[in-house]
Amino acid sequence: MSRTALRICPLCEATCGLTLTVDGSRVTAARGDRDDVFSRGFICPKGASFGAVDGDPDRLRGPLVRRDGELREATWEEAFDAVAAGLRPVVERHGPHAVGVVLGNPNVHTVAGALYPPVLLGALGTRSLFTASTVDQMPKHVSSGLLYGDANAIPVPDLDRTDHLLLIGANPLESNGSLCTAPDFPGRLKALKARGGTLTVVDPRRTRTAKLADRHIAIRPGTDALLLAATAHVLFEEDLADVGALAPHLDGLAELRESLRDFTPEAVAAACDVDAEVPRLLARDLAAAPTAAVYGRIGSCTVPHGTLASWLVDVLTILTGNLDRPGGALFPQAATDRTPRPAGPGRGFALGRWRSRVGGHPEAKGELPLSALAEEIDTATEEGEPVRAVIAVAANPVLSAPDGDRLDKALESLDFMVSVDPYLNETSRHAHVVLPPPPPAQSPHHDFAFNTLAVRNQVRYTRPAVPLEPGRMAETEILARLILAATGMHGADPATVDAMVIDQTLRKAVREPHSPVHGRDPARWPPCSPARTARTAAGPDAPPRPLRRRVRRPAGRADPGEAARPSARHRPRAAAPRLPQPLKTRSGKVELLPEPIARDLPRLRAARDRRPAGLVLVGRRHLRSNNSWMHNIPALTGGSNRCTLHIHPRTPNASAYGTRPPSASRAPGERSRCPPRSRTPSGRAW
Ligand SMILES: Nc1nc2c(c(=O)[nH]1)N[C@H]1C(S)=C(S)[C@@H](COP(=O)(O)OP(=O)(O)OC[C@H]3O[C@@H](n4cnc5c(=O)[nH]c(N)nc54)[C@H](O)[C@@H]3O)O[C@H]1N2
Ligand SMILES: Nc1nc2c(c(=O)[nH]1)N[C@H]1C(S)=C(S)[C@@H](COP(=O)(O)OP(=O)(O)OC[C@H]3O[C@@H](n4cnc5c(=O)[nH]c(N)nc54)[C@H](O)[C@@H]3O)O[C@H]1N2
Ligand code: SF4
Ligand SMILES: [Mo]
Repeated sequence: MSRTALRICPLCEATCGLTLTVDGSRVTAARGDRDDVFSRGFICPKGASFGAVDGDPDRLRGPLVRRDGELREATWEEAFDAVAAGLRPVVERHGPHAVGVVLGNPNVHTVAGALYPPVLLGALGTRSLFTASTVDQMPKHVSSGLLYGDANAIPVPDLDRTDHLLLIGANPLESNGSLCTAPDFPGRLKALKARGGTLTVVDPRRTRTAKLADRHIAIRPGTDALLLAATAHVLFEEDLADVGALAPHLDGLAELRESLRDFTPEAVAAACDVDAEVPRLLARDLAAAPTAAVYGRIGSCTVPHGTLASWLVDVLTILTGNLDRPGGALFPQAATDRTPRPAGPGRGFALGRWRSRVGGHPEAKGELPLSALAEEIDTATEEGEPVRAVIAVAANPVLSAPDGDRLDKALESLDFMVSVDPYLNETSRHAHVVLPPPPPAQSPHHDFAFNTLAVRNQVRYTRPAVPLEPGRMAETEILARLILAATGMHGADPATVDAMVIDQTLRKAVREPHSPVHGRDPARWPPCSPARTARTAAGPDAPPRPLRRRVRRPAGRADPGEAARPSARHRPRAAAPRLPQPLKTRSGKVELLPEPIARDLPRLRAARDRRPAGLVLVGRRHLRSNNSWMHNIPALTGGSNRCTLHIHPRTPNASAYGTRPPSASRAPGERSRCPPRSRTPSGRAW
């Protein structure tokens, strides 16, 4: 007998509501949930393949432990014994920084990944933290930290109300959006055009998104900061800058103007491969539109001058008066945020409080660049110990970090490595212990991160669609036990870690003077007393208690664990203006020309006259794939146009690169020739 269950899709940032058909413990179908308050039935091919992703036979069913050089099936007890035996000697002999923690992308898509890694890091005391964010959106965090004093204060384009969208280095028709949670992003772009709005896309490639645009600027890769600086220059030069109601919240407008003086359209045009008229058109479009939003993503972040480009995205929004106003870019207020602090000066944003040992890279948000992981393992210096053990949680850096070959070798040289990953793949194959989390249908879901980046203020939670299969362990419990094993408390009750997670959440809340619970004693908070933990008190189906505290009960429902389908009163609301409340800079204002940015501008000035020799390759995402995984799911491997190098037919000597122009690159109906990767059936030795 089949039944239906609701599940928020964890496969990208759009957070669509799915209706799953469940047969026993198997998900046999997935549809878009038409009643979902946010996604209203939207689904993409990945979401539609939820059942295949969930039931992928390549998923590991239990832990693996290396014995005699080979990874073999083991019990959970043996696995955590091996973690404790492997990690503790490294910490005791070489200190906490010798343990590298690598946090990959799926951590932002799981409840466990949101709540437990901070406890792991705090308990270990290591500074060797390497994250996927550093090959993704870190430049935006740094820019927001400097401008607004809060690395997480990222303005989100008001897609549904804007009159003009300038979209830079993003391809939401394939990615479904990022740092802008908007289920059915493609539909929202089409609606923009249908209501008479305009779309400009800046992308070296003619992407599906670019094809929708009224104006497509095919920029030379890595030069967006120059183009945007020239656009800002024109806003000043042609007297188009009008900050409107933002004026009292801004600091450094005159200095900003001065700093952009030599980024004239003529000075940047050659480097960007665009006509000098282009920045003028961009500036005039932005200034003329009743409202406009500027949105930059991967192509403006993970590129040379990514921090400056990210900063300039917001500079353009601010100079045209579009920050914090409907139709512009807004700071969402997630329903699960703690009560907003009152406006006023904050502590500011600290950058480079420590540096990586070998390359001297500054930390940002306590994170070091993933690109430095290999050198931190394979290079000895006088300053300190190399990383000798790695804890990788939901991370496949051998594929997703630069110079994966070097990392591949470096990981092999570690004293110990543990991977929390459902697959045996390019990275986890180096581990001594692999701890597989259950498939998504067996896990609860709530978007801690994406609700703070959403085009609607809303909150949803879904309980596991399927009970944990025998032999499976919830990812929260895996991480709790891993924390105990890593910190010399192996064998203690993992409920103590749950209690710690809850306690930390509550302590933060009671410390904040403006919080309605300020001054209360977390230990005496009856529903959350540390003695009553998530599992013991509520069973595996209930939301973890820190979550229950945060998820507001939808009207008329007693149990927030039910898929939230709030009443009309609780329909998602459009984000509203919030300034100056989100600002945490020392001045309490938007600091338009922060010192680290000003210090970096000469480097950008020098880039006006540089052109790299040879070809520059840019990445390409595909609608039916996801970062480093999902390659072997048959439902997602079909279709044409995959694993191909796209090259412009007019590229000099195109044929010398061994490829044909796109139109000729594949016979009609020809299937992808991507070789399957990492097809390692669970349980076999690697
Ligand atoms: N060449 C190139 N490199 C890139 C990019 C690119 O476009 N091109 N993109 C960059 C970007 S934006 C990002 S975010 C990174 C992403 O790169 P990573 O951070 O490596 O993330 P993923 O590849 O999404 O997944 C990492 C691992 O998580 C595992 N996983 C899946 N679900 C779960 C789960 O529920 N729990 C746990 N514990 N693990 C799970 C997967 O099996 C996989 O091994 O790659 C970056 N690197
Ligand atoms: N289907 C699918 N969806 C995904 C993912 C996936 O792998 N597959 N990954 C998820 C993740 S982790 C992320 S971070 C998001 C990313 O979401 P997006 O940023 O929307 O995704 P990309 O497709 O990487 O888009 C980047 C665009 O930048 C362009 N580009 C490259 N270099 C430059 C440049 O120098 N300047 C400019 N202006 N453009 C440039 C590329 O051609 C590409 O079209 O997608 C998420 N969603
Ligand atoms: S757009 Fe993203 S969240 Fe929505 S169904 Fe597709 S993968 Fe899932
Ligand atoms: Mo990403």
